[in-house]
Amino acid sequence: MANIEAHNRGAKRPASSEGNTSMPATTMLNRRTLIAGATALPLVAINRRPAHAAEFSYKFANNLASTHPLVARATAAATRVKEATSGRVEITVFPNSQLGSDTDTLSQLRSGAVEFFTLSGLILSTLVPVAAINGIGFAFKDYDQVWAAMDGKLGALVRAEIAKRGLYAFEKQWDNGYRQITSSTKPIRTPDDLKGFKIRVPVSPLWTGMFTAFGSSPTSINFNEVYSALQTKIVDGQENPLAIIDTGKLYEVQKYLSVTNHMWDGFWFLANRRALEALPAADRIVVEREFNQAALDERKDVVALNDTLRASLTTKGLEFVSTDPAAFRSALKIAGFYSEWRGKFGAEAWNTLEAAVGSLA
Ligand code: X2X
Repeated sequence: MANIEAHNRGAKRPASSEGNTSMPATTMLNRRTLIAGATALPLVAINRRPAHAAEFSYKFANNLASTHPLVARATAAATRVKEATSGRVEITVFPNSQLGSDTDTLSQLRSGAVEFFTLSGLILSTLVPVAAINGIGFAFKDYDQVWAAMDGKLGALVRAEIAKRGLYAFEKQWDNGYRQITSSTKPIRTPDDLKGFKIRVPVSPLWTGMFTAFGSSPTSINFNEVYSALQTKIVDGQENPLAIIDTGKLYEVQKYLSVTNHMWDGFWFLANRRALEALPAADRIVVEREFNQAALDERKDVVALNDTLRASLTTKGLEFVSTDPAAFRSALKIAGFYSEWRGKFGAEAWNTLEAAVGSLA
C-alpha cells in the first residue's frame, strides 16, 4: 500500500504545470506556416519568434504537494514571467519531488540539470553550513522576527555564503512554517516523551543534532519517503508545519499533533547560476521580481492556512496536544545544544541571529 501510494504520487502529472506546457507540435507548425505564408505582414512580424517558442525552458523542482500554496504561487509567477518575457522564458513547475528527492535535486541543481529549486536552509546546510542557522530551536518568537531577520542581515549573510558555493538564492525566502511534532503511537507532551522516540527528520545535521539533544532516536529521510516511512512504522513520528501535515496527508498515518513550534523553517528559492546568467538581463529581472513577489504572497497564504488548519486537521482525525515550549527549550539548553551550535556557526553568524531574536544563552 505504501509503495503504491508513493508510486502514484510520484508518477502523477503535475496538474499545476499544465498551464506551462508547450503547445503541441502541430499547433506550432500551423502557426509558423501561417506566418511564413502571410506575405502581407511587415518584415518585423515575420522575423519575430512566435510567442510560444521559448528560448529558455527551465525547470523548477520542489518537494511539496501540488495543493501547497508554494506550488500555486510559483505556478502563477511562471505564468507572469512567460507573459512579461513574450514567451522567451518558460518555467515549468515540478512539485512532489517528481524530479527526485531533495538530496538528488540539490545535485541536479548544481550540475544544471534543474535550473530552480526551493530547499530548506537546513537541508542546504549540507553544502552551505550556515544556511541552517534559522533552524536553531525556539529562536524566533514570531513572524515579525522571522522576516526582519531573513529579509535583513541574517538572510543577507546566508545568501552571501550560498553565492560562494556557486548557487544563487533569490532575495525573498518562502515560508515553510513553524514546525510541530506528530506521532502515531503516543502524544508528545513533555521533553521526556521525546526520549527514545523514533522520529523522522530531514537530511540535515542540525535536525539530527536537535533531536539527539532531546534524547530521541532520529532517522534522516527525504520528504518524498516520509508518508510511507510513517505508514510502515519505520518511524513513529515526524515534525512539520501544519500546511505540510495537511497537504502531504500525513494525518492519514499519524494520530497526535503536539503544538511545539520548536523551529521556524523556510525555503530558499535557489537558481543554478549559469542558467540564471544565461538569461537576458531584463528577463532575469522579471524572473526575480515575479518569484520574489510570489514568495511574499505565499507567506500570507501560509499564515492564513495556520488559522484554519487546526480545525480541519482535527476533523481529519488528528488529536491536538498543547505543550509548554519553555520546557522543551530548557531541555535543549541543558543538553548543551545552544553552546554546541554557537561554536559550529561561529560568532559572526550567531551574533547576527541574536541581534534579531535576543540572547539564546
Ligand atoms: O522535508 C520536510 O520535512 C520539509 C518538507 O518540511 C522540508 O522541505 C524541510
